[in-house]
Amino acid sequence: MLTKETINLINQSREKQHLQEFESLAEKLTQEGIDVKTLLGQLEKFQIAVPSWALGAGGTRFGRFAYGGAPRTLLEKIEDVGLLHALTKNSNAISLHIPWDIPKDFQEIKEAAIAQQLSFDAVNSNTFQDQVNQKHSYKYGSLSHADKAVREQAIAHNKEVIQIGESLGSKSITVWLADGSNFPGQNNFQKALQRTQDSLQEITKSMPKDWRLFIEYKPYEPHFYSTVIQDWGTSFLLANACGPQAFTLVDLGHHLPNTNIEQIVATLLMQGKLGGFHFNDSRYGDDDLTVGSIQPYKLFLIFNELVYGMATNKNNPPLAWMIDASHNTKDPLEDLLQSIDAILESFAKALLVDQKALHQAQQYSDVVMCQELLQNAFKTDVRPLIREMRLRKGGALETLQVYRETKQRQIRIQQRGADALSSGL
Ligand SMILES: [Mn+2]
Repeated sequence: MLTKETINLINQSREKQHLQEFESLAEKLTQEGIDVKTLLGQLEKFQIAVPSWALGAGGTRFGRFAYGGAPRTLLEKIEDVGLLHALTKNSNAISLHIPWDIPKDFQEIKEAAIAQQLSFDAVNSNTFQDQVNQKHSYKYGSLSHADKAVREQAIAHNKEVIQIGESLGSKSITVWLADGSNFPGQNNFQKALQRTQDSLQEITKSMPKDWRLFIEYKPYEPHFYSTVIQDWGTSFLLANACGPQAFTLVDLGHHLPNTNIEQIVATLLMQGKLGGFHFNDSRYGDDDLTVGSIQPYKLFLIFNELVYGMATNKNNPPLAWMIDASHNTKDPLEDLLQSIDAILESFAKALLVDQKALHQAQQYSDVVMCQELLQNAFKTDVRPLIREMRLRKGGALETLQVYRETKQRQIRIQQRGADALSSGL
């Protein structure tokens, strides 16, 4: 296990340079009227859940290339997220996927999480593949299936996922359906949507009162003609039909090209129905690439709406922040470190937007000034702020540097094997 002492020791090599960078930025921001202490507090509070399925090498339709040292068990997955949290101080939760992560010994799993200062975030159900010994197949749908017996099996699975989550202290479930059709005429759209709504309502009814249901949408894949919950509007109407415990979940990769996601975020926040986020980045479709690696400005614009929306719409509950990515060519843990940084940086930049000046510029239709205000914030290098927050919390100044210098991957390959396999996407 990586100790605080080791992190501190490696931090020392960079501390002097960091302090210079931080002090100069803090001075500049203070002159602009920004309270740096409050800013650091907001960054410190920002916690992102790491998905258990993203800790090993991901696959594509064509193949999977093992990275070595992948976590073989839920305990090892917790160990890996614990490492990410020790380095970043911004990833204090793990999001489990059932049935891939059903604990054998609940007490042992809970204690392991506590030892790593982790909690259990949203649990995820899985009706997009058939499990061994499953009675009915999901080949033609699950919660929307024409056959009631299949729907009942899928509903029962979701209820079981909620029970497992409850035993671990989770407070939410994310439902993503692969249900849809590949060919025109295959599904009756209205009937499929109605059946999905009925099924989701039954799942919601079984949830404890302090739980939330997140309904994730996606326009295509694995089906290529239609998906039952295709877009935010469909998710939103289902969330409304399911009542106050149900919300829409936005996965950044689940949109058709060039969709204005920041506007979707704003609308959902205004309606008090934005539940959470799955962060990733993409160029073409649901590419599940490292957050901020392709379109960092888009991510910033989304955070700009989030910052305004969270402050303005108190009817919207606190959001669940989660990463949902897949790593085919990078060390998964290094990829996640990069993603966590990208999220923090976008959030910090959005916090720098001068909301008062922006409001005024909008009021007078000063289009040039509106752009200037957003881009001034975007172009600020906020990394010294994030480093400072981590330094104060006992995390790593440079997370990747500490990860590499302490040979975390090599240790894992030694302990778990070069061909260790992890359940995941
Ligand atoms: Mn997702």
